[in-house]
Amino acid sequence: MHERRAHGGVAAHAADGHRGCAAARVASPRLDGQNCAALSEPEHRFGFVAVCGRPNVGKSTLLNALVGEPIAVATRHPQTTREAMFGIWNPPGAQAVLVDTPGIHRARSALNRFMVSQAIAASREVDLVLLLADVPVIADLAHAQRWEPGPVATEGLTALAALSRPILLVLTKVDRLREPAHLLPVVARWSALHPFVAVVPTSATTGEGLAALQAEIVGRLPPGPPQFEPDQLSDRPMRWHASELVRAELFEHLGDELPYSCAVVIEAYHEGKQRDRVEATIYVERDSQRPIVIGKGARVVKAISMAARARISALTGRPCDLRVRVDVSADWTKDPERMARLGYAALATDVPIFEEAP
Ligand SMILES: Nc1nc2c(ncn2[C@@H]2O[C@H](COP(=O)(O)OP(=O)(O)OP(=O)(O)O)[C@@H](O)[C@H]2O)c(=O)[nH]1
Ligand SMILES: [Mg+2]
Repeated sequence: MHERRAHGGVAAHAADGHRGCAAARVASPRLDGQNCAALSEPEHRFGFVAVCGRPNVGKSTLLNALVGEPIAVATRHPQTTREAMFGIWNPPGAQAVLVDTPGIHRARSALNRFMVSQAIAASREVDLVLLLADVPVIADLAHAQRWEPGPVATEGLTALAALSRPILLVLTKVDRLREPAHLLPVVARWSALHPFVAVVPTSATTGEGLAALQAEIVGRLPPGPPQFEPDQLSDRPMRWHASELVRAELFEHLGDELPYSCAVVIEAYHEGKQRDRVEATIYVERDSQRPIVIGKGARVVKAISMAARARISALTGRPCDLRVRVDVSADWTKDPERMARLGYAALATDVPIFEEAP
């Protein structure tokens, strides 16, 4: 994992282009220099691809499967991802910036509104939007034929369609289908709602459909040189990933509700020669939540710290010491100023948000 780098790591790929040209000359001695470019490898492609959809449909998991590293936190809990993040993906002949986004949902609190605005704003300027929708768990064909996408999914589609970017529908979690025949009515229902550029059924768990998805994405990227070094995995500094990895462990150790009241701030990240030294604070919303996160004899916070330390080390490839404190920032999920201090900076005001009825 690397700290954020400036755009412009093009040298390696420019060199590859020349090598391709030379190989074509060897294979076909009649080619002159001008024809060489046309007959050598196809032009390199580069573009931005937003990964969108309702919470929990498998956006972060799919991004990780494509990039090949667990850089985006994925859990079984909805609304895990809170901020947009770039994952840099290098399929053959192309580089795509996959933008992981929070799930589009009916937002109520300031934090939820921030999350939805992140998803919509991140999809505005991209070359392609992937709309992910998980296949329904369907009992039989009659059920499949009655099935319709739910209102939150269709509201999300409407908001994304308003951005006028090409949208590719990715049906996720097809490993859960009992019968392949159940897929057809689901595809038909979705296809009636929007002129998707393609519909690709996938499973990040089994790998099914990922090669087809790769071909569909790469074919839609514009020509262009890569903008990131080939070994760069994300646009975020390790400090940001560290806070996400601590947050991932909150989902593992704190039950179903409390992680949504928590924010993690990395107070210090020292890269040492042998090991990294990281200091993190977990902020909760209420005084009563603090002792739960700490646990009896600090057992819970210690377990969180140990597990997060292992995750950080796995990503950096170096040992790390992690110290975790627990503090209170009263009602921070409802207060944009407190949110900004915890790293969730101001909302883009012109982004449409669907409000949940109070
Ligand atoms: N069976 C199955 N489960 C999957 C697949 N892809 C993801 N999941 C599971 O779905 C759950 C949600 O995955 P995430 O990748 O966190 O989903 P997300 O869309 O990023 O969720 P949010 O960030 O909360 O919006 C996790 O438990 C994943 O393991 C898949 O292909 N098959
Ligand atoms: Mg996610």
